[in-house]
Amino acid sequence: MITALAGGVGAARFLTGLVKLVDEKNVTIIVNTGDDIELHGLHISPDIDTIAYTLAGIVDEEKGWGIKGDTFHCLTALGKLGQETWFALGDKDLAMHVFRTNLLKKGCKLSEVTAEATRLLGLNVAILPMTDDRFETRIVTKRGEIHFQEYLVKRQARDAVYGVKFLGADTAEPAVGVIDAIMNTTKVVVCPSNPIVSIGTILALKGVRDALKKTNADKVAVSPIVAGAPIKGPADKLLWGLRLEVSAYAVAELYADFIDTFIIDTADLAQKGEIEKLGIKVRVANTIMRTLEDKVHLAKIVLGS
Ligand code: FO1
Repeated sequence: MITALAGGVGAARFLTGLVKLVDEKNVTIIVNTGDDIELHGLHISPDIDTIAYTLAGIVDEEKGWGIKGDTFHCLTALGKLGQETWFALGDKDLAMHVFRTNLLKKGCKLSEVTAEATRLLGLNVAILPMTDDRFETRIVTKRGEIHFQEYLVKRQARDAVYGVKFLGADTAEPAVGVIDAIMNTTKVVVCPSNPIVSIGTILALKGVRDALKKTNADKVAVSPIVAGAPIKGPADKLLWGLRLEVSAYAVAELYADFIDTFIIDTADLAQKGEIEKLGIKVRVANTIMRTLEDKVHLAKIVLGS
């Protein structure tokens, strides 16, 4: 059994390789929901959808999110009605948000809706939202506090980051099955996702970090930082904002209290010794996933360490 902690695009790419080696039925993916946003009256869960669409083979591979070949007629029409269009919701993608919002309004939990959507997409993995409760990642900027999607997409990560806040972290409970999936598994994999706003959100939930420390599972993390830069996304700006170094070492430090092994890219070989001093085993591999072979190769390293 494998339990993965995941954010969006980087995690989805890695998981594509993993499910080539492991039966989907033995994989549980705990997904960040701090990026979730309500727009046009719809509940959007970008990281859940990115992972589900990728594993179902329908993701727009170039962007890493959304559905391949999607059109944007509804968004254009919304624009003509004076609505905000900065978040590019495709027509087919919108169907997922309508489906989710309807079921949530009927009283279903996000985890129940996600399980149903996963089944309807033909997947056998368990995709678990980290929480069914409200949890929102907010970025503190000079102009005030804004939703993570507003920072990333609307303002294109232009603002200097003064801090990151997790609204709901004090009250949100992990979704049913989250703690169990960490405690009763043989391996926990921390995917190559943003350590602050993807994995950091999951770790901020009550009981998650303790479960990771207590579980007998082998715990492996893959560095999302290669040669001093994130593979994708604004992790560098967020790390700077929190006065942290942008390096594989800095990520290892954030996870040092619970992981057994850290996988770093060959470009970061020089940091191996320093990371080992944190009491973590280090494996060096190619972590850049361009092809399916790269993804499978990285998954093999993770499974073997
Ligand atoms: N990312 C963008 O950079 N621009 C967009 O307009 C955008 C729309 C979007 C719609 C649905 C969805 O599931 C994801 C979308 N993303 C978009 C990606 C998303 O903002 C980020 O990938 C994650 O939230 C970070 O993990």
